[in-house]
Amino acid sequence: MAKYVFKNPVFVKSATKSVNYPTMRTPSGALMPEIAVAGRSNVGKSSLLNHLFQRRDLVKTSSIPGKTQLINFFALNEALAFVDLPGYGYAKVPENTRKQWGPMIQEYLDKRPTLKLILFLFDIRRMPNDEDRMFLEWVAHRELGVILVLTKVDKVTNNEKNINTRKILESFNCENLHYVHYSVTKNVGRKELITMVIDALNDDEDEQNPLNP
Ligand SMILES: Nc1nc2c(ncn2[C@@H]2O[C@H](COP(=O)(O)OP(=O)(O)OP(=O)(O)O)[C@@H](O)[C@H]2O)c(=O)[nH]1
Ligand SMILES: [Mg+2]
Repeated sequence: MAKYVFKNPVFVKSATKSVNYPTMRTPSGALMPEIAVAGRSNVGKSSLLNHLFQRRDLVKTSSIPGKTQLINFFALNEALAFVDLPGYGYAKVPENTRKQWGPMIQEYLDKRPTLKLILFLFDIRRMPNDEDRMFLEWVAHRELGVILVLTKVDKVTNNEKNINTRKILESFNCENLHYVHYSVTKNVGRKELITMVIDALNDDEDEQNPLNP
């Protein structure tokens, strides 16, 4: 069982096309398993990566939606790769840019064999629309591991948090989806998410190695 330590994050590169994606290897030469952070624009993807990495500004964030426009690759402790994806669904991004994003994200999800897990971020204050459901269905269809991260829980009361969680899971029609509540500002969810990520990667490794009990 591989040990993953959430330390020493570094930015590796930005890319738009699969030919330019980096090949990221551990010191022993193995390809690093990769985790992508996906979701609607402004949901908090880049902020979550900074919070996970415990770094203030390694990943660029903004209160204006549409900040992340490229696929940004990071490496953690020379063991794990993380990817910050542009968000979907933001109408005010210029149309030309927006048209490139769908295929760019799709190409990434299709052509990245090292991709093991998606952290699908969703704002606890919203209800899923068709676009959100399509995205999740599409990821599920690829048979990738998915963790639903309900973000910005500092913006709701405990009661709203419980009610919204149930409604969101119902609306995604995915009651069995693994999920976690997250707040960057109130420091909620980091340890739990790290544990879930490590468990998911280790499960994936076990499946790939039939000699494991
Ligand atoms: N209250 C609160 N605000 C948050 C939280 N996480 C992120 N934000 C804010 O939400 C805004 C968007 O954050 P980003 O991390 O840039 O969002 P993103 O999903 O990367 O956005 P795009 O790159 O545009 O797709 C910023 O103003 C953040 O400060 C949180 O947990 N709580
Ligand atoms: Mg971003």
